[in-house]
Amino acid sequence: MLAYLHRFLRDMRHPGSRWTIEAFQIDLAAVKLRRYGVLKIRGLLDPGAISAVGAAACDLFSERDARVAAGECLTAPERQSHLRRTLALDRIVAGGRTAAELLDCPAIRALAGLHLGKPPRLDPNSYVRALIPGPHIQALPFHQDQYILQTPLLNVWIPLDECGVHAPGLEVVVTDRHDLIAVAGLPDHALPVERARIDEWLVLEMFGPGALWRPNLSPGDVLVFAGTTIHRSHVTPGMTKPRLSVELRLVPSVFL
Ligand SMILES: O=C(O)CCC(=O)C(=O)O
Repeated sequence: MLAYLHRFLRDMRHPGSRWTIEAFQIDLAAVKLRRYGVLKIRGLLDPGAISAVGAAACDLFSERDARVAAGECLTAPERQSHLRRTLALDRIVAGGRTAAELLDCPAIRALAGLHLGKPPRLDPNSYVRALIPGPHIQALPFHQDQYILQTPLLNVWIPLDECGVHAPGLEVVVTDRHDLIAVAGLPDHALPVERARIDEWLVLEMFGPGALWRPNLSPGDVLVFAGTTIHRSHVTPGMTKPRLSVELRLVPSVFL
C-alpha cells in the first residue's frame, strides 16, 4: 500500500519517470520498453550531431521551398513530402557524413536487436519532419507504425528542437499491449498514415486518458517506441514554435 502511494506521488510529480532513463543500461531499457511500449532516454545523443542534422535539413527545406516558389514542377513523391513537410533521411548529409551515420548509436542498435530478436537495419521509411504551428500544420493522427510497415520495428524518435511545451511534441499511449488494433482510416486514402488512422475515442475507451503521455524533449534525448505503440503528433493552441525531428525506423534484417 505504501509502495503504491509512493509510486502514485512520484508519478504525479514527475509524469513519465517510470519509462524515462538517465543513463543507458541495455537490460533495463529492454525491460522498460517491453513493459511500457515506450522509453525516453535523456541526453543520449551528441548535441553537435543533432545541430548538424538540423542545419542540413533546414537548408534542404529552404532549397525545396525556393524551387516551388520559382514554379518548378516537383515529382509526385517530392510534392507529397513538400506538402507533408518531410524529407527522406537519406538525402541529409552534413560535413560529408549522412544523417544515419551522424545519429548512429550503438546503444540504440543493441536495444533494437533485443527488441526485434534480430540485428536491425534502417528502413528507408525514415524521415526528418517539420511541424510548424499554424493553420497548415501537418499533425499526424493516432496510428501504429507496424500497421503501415507490416513488420515489427522500433521507432527511434529524435527531436532536433526543444518540444512538448512551446513546440509540437508527440503523444504516446503507454501500455504493455503489443497488438494491432482496429483502424478507422479509409482503405483507399492516398496517405499511409491516414489509412492507419485510429479513432481518438477508441484509444480513450481502450486505454483511458491516464495512459496518454506527452513528453517534453530536448535535443540529445531519444524516444524509442515499439511498432505497435499508438502515437500521434501533440499540438496545442498555445504552441508557437516549430519543431524538427527525425524518425528512424529500425526493422529486423531479413537475411540474418
Ligand atoms: O512527429 C510527429 O509529430 C509524428 C511522428 C510519427 O507519428 C511517427 O514517427 O510515426
